[in-house]
Amino acid sequence: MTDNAIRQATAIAHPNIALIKYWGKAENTTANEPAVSSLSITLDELATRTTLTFDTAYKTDRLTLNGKPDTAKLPRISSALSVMRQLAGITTPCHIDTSNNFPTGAGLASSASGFAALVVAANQALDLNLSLQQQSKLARAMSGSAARSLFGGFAKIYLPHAQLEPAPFGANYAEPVAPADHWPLEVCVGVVSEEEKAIGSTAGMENSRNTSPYYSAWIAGNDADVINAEALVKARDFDKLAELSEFSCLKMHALALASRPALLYWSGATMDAMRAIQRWRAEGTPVFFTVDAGPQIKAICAPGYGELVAQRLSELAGIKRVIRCKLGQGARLLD
Ligand code: 2P0
Repeated sequence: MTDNAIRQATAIAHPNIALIKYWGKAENTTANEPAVSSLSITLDELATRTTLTFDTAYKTDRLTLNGKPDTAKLPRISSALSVMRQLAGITTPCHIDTSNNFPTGAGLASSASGFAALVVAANQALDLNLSLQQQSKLARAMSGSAARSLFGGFAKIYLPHAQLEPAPFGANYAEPVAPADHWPLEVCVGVVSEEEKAIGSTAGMENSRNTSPYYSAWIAGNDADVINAEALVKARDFDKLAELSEFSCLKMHALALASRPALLYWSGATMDAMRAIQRWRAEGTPVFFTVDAGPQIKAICAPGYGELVAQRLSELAGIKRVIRCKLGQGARLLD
């Protein structure tokens, strides 16, 4: 592509929530390769929408997040875009206009939807014609969980499937497990805090790898957890998926808690909601919880139970608001 063209594209992507968690990077990775397999669901209601405009008239890259200039997040996004520019053989500066309809950096996977939207928009604007697998690999190199937001419904990163390609692609990528309409689970996100977390996931994962005595046990279990979760998704076995998913979540937090310094992502309201959800399930409501690198509680419900669970969740002390989601589509271009 020539360096003097104005190129623009807009993409939308949704966050995903891991039912089998990713926490930990491969040692000596230059391409952000995960050390564990993971399996996730992509949501529909929460979204990042990103417009990229490459124009030689610009002096530098510029980022607008939710309508305001943002210099703090620009370096990470700029260097991600430079990888795409290098593939296109250009150095043209880019204005990135992105917005999230949910809190940024608070354990709601804004980096997953953000980098998935970035890759899809750049692939189009720069005429790169990358395969979905290559786009997923680039998204992974930018933020591990972003690889999964390329796909809707249920997706996995399964380490034994890795296919090494030269930089910048690397080895691991996400692949679809089942589309959203295979099993239209509902998700209620209980927002406990809208503040950005103090320690980002990248630093937290490195801390756990370097200091947690549970790290090798954690690494050893995740391929099997993903294989089992995939079979349970395919069989639509809610009770067994609930048990396995809560196990993976608590196992990840046990690893994080046993890091030095400790990574304690829960607040009291998170814990109260976890206990309430387990009680509701014991009483017969098909719901289970998961919690990521922040205090928000995510209640995964069998189809048709979202309204009831959202109502109960909103009545718990410490839950500021509840966002209801269904399963959604993968990252895609907008006109
Ligand atoms: C996940 N998380 O599987 C896990 C569970 C948070 C807890 O992936 O360093 O922002 O950018 O590759 O993808 C969040 O970490 O990490 C995450 P980087 P990312 O969803």
